[in-house]
Amino acid sequence: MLNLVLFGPPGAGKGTQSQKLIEKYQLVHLSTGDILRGEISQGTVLGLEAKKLMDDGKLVPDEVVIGMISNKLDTNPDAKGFIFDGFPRTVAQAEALDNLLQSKGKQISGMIALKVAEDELEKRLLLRGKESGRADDANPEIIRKRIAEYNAKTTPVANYYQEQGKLQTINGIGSIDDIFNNICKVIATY
Ligand code: B4P
Repeated sequence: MLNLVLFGPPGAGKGTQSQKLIEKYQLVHLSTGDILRGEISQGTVLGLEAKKLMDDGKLVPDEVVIGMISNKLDTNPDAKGFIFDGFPRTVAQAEALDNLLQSKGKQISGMIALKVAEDELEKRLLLRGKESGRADDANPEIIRKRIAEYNAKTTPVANYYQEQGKLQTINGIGSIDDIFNNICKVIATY
């Protein structure tokens, strides 16, 4: 079973690469960002709460996203594997994910981290903001706040997987296909 954590700062290409990976390896895509945006568009109570935090560039509380992932794992018992995209974003989320998988006799195969410089991230997100109207991509100040949240709360997650010998880092600048091929080379080593 292939259970992959795709890691990187906002705009690194996690969502973009996930789309290609789910097709090639027939994995279930679990993007906490997409699930949260789904809740927002349905106008649920959870969505209304999450929207305030997301529009302000802040992380949604751990217990909310852990509950969402737990539900998705339960509703896909026959999956060939999962891509975790944008999750875990804190060490508490990483520990909860390990416990959830362990209780089902599963584990993370590896984490692939996409490395992209901050000025490039800002450029990509502002461009997507113009095209998609996503509120959290429209404002350079909010983008910088998301990157600061990532540096403070999310980068320790890479150390967590490194200590387990499961971290591989890839250059996230270049053509989408070249980056994809480099990710596939890492997966081939699992
Ligand atoms: P997410 O939806 O996870 O979004 P993201 O970090 O902005 O990046 P994404 O992965 O979608 O973008 P990509 O790099 O593919 O999070 C949004 C918010 O949700 C968070 O700020 C937080 O509030 C909340 N949230 C989500 N998960 C959470 C959790 N676990 N805990 C707490 N809160 C959580 O692509 C960006 C752009 O770059 C695209 O336009 C793409 O076309 C472009 N691009 C990609 N690859 C490229 C390349 N190689 N060259 C040029 N452009 C490229």
